Amino acid sequence: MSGRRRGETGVATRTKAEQRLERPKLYKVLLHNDDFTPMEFVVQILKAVFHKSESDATAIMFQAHLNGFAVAGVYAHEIAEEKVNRTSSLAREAQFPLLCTLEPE
Ligand code: TYC
Repeated sequence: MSGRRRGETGVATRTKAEQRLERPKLYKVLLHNDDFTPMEFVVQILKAVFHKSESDATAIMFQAHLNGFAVAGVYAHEIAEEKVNRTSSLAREAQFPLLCTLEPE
């Protein structure tokens, strides 16, 4: 067949394979301030769970301490949930009220 078929618009449509390559939505993992969790514990969490350096972890901890919350990292949904769950269970085990949530970017 040559030329366009009747009804063709010339507008490119995407195949299903291309649609599956859509970038995953990203989520911010937030650490919230409270009056009881020790600063050192928050720094340890940021190093162990979020792979931050000592100085980045300290800066993020102070940002949460001073502003009420801070972004610990930005991840795809499944990873972000895993970070929230690990942080929450470490805080629970240590009996600190540290709150960690996720939010669409
Ligand atoms: N505000 C806490 C204190 O003074 C420290 C802290 C920082 C707690 C950041 C939580 O996300 C947090 N001990």
